[in-house]
Amino acid sequence: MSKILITCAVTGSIHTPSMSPYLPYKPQDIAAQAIDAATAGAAILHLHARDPDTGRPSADAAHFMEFLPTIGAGCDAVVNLSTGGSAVMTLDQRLAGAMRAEPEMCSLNMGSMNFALYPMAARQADWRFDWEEPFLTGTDDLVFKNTPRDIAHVLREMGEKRGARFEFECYDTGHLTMLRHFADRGLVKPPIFIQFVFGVLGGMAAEAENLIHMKRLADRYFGDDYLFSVLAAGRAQMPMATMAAGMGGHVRVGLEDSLFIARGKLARSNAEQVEKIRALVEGLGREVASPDEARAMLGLKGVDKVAF
Ligand code: KMH
Ligand code: ZN
Repeated sequence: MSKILITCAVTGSIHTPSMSPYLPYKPQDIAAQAIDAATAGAAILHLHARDPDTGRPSADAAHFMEFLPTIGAGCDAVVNLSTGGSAVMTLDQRLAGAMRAEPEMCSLNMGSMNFALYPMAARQADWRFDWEEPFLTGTDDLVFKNTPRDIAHVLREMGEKRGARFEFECYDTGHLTMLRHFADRGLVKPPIFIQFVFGVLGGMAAEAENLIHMKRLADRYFGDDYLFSVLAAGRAQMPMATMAAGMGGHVRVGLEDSLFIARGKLARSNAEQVEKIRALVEGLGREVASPDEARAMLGLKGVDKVAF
């Protein structure tokens, strides 16, 4: 088996500050936790921006630029910027940070879908900021829009024009079909890095059978041209990632995907989750890839070609 890529998704746009005091949203905290996660073994850092005062997911390129230079100076991990942003943003807003920073990697969500966060609001008693509760409850009538035209736009703007490669986020089998379609159109080229996403309400559930089925389909659609990684939102984060590692896949952890380190116990940092998954995958005999090994495995343009 190849060396294993650990991605850490440091803050995301799903969890809100009231849910955990350890969720970073100020630029210095995002940077510090990202660097610590890289030191712990994450070769790739998946990043979103947040408003530094309220923690609200932000589409402002300036907010990305408040932490990206610090991360670039503090570690050599691959920076992977979200183009998913948050489902309340337009596609242009979602692309603003990546267009400005020209990272080596971007996320790309392979289909429109429901992305229902409102059950989390029902579990929260107290709120630190006014935006949090309506942000979550409003997802009962919100579509996370990623049409074929949107996908083509991101592939052209970030891929063809700016040399980024992608974390293709697939939440269902249909997203693999769409990815194959874009490979057939020549807009997606190997090596194709696919993130199987489990446990989002609106996407596939975090179940072993689903992972086996996604891998079987991806083998059929992409043969030797792809690598897969697994992220599972919520409590299945570590078990599903460990299963992926045992199947020769790669893993993603981080507070974007789960706030916990064990049942009922909040993770105190992103690095704590990276340390945990690292021990699990090393226990399975997998060796962790360095950032430069990740660059070679994924065909990245190089850290000297980013704009931060
Ligand atoms: N929050 C994850 C479930 C993106 O940033 O493009 C999906 C995600 C989306 O990471
Ligand atoms: Zn994300």
